[in-house]
Amino acid sequence: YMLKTVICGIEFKNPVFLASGIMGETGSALKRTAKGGAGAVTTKSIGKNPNPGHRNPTIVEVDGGLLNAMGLPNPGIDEYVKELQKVREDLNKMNVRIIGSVYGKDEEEFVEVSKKMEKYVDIIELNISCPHAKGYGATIGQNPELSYSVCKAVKKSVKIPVFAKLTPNVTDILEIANAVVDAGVDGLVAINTVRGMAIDIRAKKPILGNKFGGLSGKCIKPIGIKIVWDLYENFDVPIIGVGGIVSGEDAIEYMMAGASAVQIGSGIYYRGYDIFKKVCDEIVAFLKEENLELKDIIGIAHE
Ligand code: RRO
Repeated sequence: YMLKTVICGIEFKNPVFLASGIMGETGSALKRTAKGGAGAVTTKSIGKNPNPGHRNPTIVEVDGGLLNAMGLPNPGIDEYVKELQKVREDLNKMNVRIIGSVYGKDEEEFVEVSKKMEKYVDIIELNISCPHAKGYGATIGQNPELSYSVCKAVKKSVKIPVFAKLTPNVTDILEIANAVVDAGVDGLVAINTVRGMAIDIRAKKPILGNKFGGLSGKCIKPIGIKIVWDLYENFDVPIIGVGGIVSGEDAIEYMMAGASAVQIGSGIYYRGYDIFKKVCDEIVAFLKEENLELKDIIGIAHE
């Protein structure tokens, strides 16, 4: 109960969510993380048409994190809504909200998928930030004009809150954030993965099928913290912090930088599906020790 929180008028039983990614590819995977205690679950990024994704290997462990180039594998929105239909009632009974991650190659695709997604989710998260999908993702999220027009078009087309997920792979993230906030987004999600590569020195070539990919996990946390800090200083919309959160302490750090909630992806690899429950318990223990409430710590490091 200490962790109950309201963001954009939506009530969450706790602020520790599943991040978009591998665990959001099917309805049953979403349900598994909901059972692990997540306050909300985010879908894999879903597009207009089915997409097989990149060649194997698509993920490799590196020091302090995971490097992935999944390549937006998904069955397309029309198939994916069937997955959501299967589990929506169960998630509702568990009091777990759903965030629908959407990608597209242009405004029209983003709008079409968002409108279909809207019926089944509580918040739309626009993935304009995949680091390694040609013509998608970061192509939009690295360009303020494209970011503006995609967010503006989706905002005009749906009634539920719209968040934009930002890429750290830019020179000036505030310029991008400024564009999407101008376009009217209701919140920001930061950060997507950091571009990276690993080379197999025996095979003498990059490990990933796609050669490069996106880095997640512990090693990117300071990058995420600094970006959330900067977003909090400059904008008045809620921020969901994501990037390298494995413990309650990590989550608290993001909240003190300004995040109203956090998302966990790679952390599941290190601590299991129950990581959401564990992180929640660790946040509660901290709040009790410090005699603080959740709302007190959001942005507290700026004071
Ligand atoms: O599917 C992916 O390869 C992927 C996506 Br869409 C993303 O946004 N971030 C990432 O690290 N991988």
